[in-house]
Amino acid sequence: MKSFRNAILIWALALGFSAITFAQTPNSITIVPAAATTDDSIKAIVCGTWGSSCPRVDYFYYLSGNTLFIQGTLTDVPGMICLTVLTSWSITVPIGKLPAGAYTVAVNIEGGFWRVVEADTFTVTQSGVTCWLADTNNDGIVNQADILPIGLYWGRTGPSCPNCSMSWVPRCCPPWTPIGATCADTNCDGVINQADVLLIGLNWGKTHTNSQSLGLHSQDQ
Ligand SMILES: [Ca+2]
Ligand SMILES: [Ca+2]
Repeated sequence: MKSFRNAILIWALALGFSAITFAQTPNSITIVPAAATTDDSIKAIVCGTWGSSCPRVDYFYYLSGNTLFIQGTLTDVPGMICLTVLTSWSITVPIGKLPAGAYTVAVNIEGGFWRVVEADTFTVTQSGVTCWLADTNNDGIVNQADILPIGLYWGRTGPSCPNCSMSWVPRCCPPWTPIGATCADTNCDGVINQADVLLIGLNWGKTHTNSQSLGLHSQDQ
């Protein structure tokens, strides 16, 4: 859990407020899991307090660029007899999967005469890439198109793929930078060169059904 006092100006600047009133106790944003990857279904848990025993938060959220906005309204639960006592509340926002990158989550909860304006940042990292031996472009077949990534990323170095098998089975490899180079290291020695071309010939025509776009681009050169 991180304190999120440090970035409150996001909403203040966006909404033009010159003064912000906080809730009575510290509030927090927690991103789950803490070290999120592109494979994770991410949640944001927002906690705070409300000056009655019947807190209810209605909210909506949306992603704009790399900023997740959570907008809510805090009221007493309708129809209940509420006591004037400071009471904790929380909401769990189901963000889901996100592309790799740095994100800001900005929370704006209004209720009564006060407003909670908080923000925090978090990072989503690329998870492992599933590669198949010599299918360097990961399109499901080993053919002439698999020469291209080797030429495109010739001489690049990166993390060698652990448990590298020369059998036609999937490998889970740590992502390279750029990610499109990951499966071009067919022999898992951490460098892309002529040795990786040989395995294309030896496995020519083999197919699998787990293709995954790696986003090969000439600008990655
Ligand atoms: Ca291929
Ligand atoms: Ca290699």
